[in-house]
Amino acid sequence: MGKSEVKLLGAWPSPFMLRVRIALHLKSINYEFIEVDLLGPKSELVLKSNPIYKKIPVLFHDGNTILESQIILQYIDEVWPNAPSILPSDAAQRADSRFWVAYFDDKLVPALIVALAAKSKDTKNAAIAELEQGLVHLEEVASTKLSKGKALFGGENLGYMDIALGPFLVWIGIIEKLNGVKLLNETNTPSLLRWADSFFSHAVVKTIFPEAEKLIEFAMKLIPVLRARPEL
Ligand code: GSH
Repeated sequence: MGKSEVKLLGAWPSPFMLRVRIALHLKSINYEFIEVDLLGPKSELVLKSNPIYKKIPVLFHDGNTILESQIILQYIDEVWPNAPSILPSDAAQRADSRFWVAYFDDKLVPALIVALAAKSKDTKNAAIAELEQGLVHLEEVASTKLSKGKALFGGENLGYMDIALGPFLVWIGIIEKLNGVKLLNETNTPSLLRWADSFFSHAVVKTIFPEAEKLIEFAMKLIPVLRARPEL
């Protein structure tokens, strides 16, 4: 690989991979995309480049292998400091954005996976309740951070929280559809609903986001794969 070539190892439906793709497009960074199949056997390249977690996304740059989507977003913002900035310039706001993204990944993503694929109805309902509660926490954050006419957490452009949380909106929609619930609604999460509209209206999101229909089709194939996991 040439000195500053950028390669992204990922899978088209992966919300974690979409985080990285949004950041690369925002910063106008040219990259080669190496696609892996999430439904097939693990790719050798994934096993070799991420032997600890065996997951995508993986970013290759300048002879370095960068792992974990949160860390990759921060790496991109540091290495390509050109506008737009991904993380807030203020240290306290940066810490706060990192906190909420870590909260989302640690608490809500596991609940999302259980809500999508749990075999037992009780387990699934408990995960949906956990998601509802978590989204109410995020609504409080959104109603504060998106006040004063701000459409996105990043202001006029997509910022760290937008990039990290936005790609999961479609998966929340899939859970809503499959379970006949409305996790995002005018009563409990009005600010998040407005933010979701702003996220999907952004030019970069429009350019790179897979079609909702294709994602639903993929989710239907993914659910039986996830159900084979003992914890579900
Ligand atoms: N914490 C990781 C990150 O933020 O990058 C999560 C990445 C992740 O879960 N990737 C999924 C994956 O590679 C695709 S969405 N799954 C493969 C597997 O679990 O076998």
